[in-house]
Amino acid sequence: MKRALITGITGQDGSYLAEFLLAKKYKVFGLERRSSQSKRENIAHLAGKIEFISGDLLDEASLIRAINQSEPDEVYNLAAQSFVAASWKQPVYTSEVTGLGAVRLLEAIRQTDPKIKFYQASSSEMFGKVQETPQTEKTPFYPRSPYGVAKLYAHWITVNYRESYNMFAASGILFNHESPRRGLEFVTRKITNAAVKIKLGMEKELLLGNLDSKRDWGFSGDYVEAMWLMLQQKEARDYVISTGETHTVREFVEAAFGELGLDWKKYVKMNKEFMRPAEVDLLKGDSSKAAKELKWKPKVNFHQLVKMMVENDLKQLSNSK
Ligand code: NAP
Ligand code: F7E
Repeated sequence: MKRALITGITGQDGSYLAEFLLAKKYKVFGLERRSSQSKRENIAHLAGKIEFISGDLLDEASLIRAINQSEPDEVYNLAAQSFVAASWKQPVYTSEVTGLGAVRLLEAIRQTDPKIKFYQASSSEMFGKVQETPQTEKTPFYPRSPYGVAKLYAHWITVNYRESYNMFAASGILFNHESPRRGLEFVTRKITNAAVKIKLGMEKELLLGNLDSKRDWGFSGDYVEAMWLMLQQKEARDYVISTGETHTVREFVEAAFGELGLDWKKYVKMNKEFMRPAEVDLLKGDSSKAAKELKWKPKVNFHQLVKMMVENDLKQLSNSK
């Protein structure tokens, strides 16, 4: 039985990856940071199937202990301060967790058992002010937020450990991916949740920032398969994972409200509070390397994703009402 340790187990991707690995008969361990209230909502349905290990990317000793305790074949580093907007408010903290967290984990692996395979959750935010479109593994990076800069450090330190110590360390450069388990502050879930609340008469309006920015949105459930595939290859490499389609935030709003038969223009207002000091205007990935080498392709398209998220929020909020 293969063994995997997932950091960020309570997050969106952690929950889908845990499901995926359990279906492949892995023994799954999840690194969980201490908190005054349990955050296991995303993995409640997996209760009893995951072994939790208390630890934090800020605490090297806890990571060494987690590796010793889980004895994993594969480590997936999904933990991060992952909200771009918050990274301007807490830039040092974001660098510590999202950036240096990766090297703490790589060191824990190197010192314990350097044969363990390592996956780093890199991000399309590293392309930032994009230097070419679509973005590939060869596109130069130009991060536009403390989060993007921190991810870039984590990305290069992963490459560096691969080249310095011959470790199996791979990075997935994942474009935005969403799901019904997406955190409520990210724009897609903020939109589907608010649209449903408006439909149910629980809210009157939705305040948003930049409606013009374009994102390549896929489904988290599809993307975790690519993470696993990267660790099953002969050699560790880096891969862009994306749909190749790009849509504006406005198009997402229109589609989500449209699913509910609502005219979004009556409810959506712009608010400066949600604008960013520096914006990533356009992301559009080219994942042909992953298609060729990993035989990976996304299954859920933009409209199916919007529908899935709206339907889930409608079910949840109707029940709670
Ligand atoms: P998420 O839902 O925000 O989950 C982040 C996870 O990290 C949570 O489980 C959180 O635990 C944990 N965490 C935060 N700080 C930690 C710390 N100091 N020590 C240990 N754990 C900590 O993120 P996601 O959307 O699943 O994304 C997974 C990873 O992929 C992240 O690294 C993200 O930056 C990256 N990424 C995401 C996307 C995307 O579009 N979703 C795209 C590219 C890359 P708590 O529950 O305790 O807060
Ligand atoms: O913003 C605009 C905002 O916060 C998307 C993370 O998973 O993907 C995610 O980062 C766009 C931006 O995601 C609001 O300005 C407008 O242009 O949903 P988001 P993100 O910043 O793209 C990458 C790949 C990651 O790696 C990250 O971890 O939407 N936008 N109005 C808004 N965004 C938010 N959150 N809220 C608004 O009201």
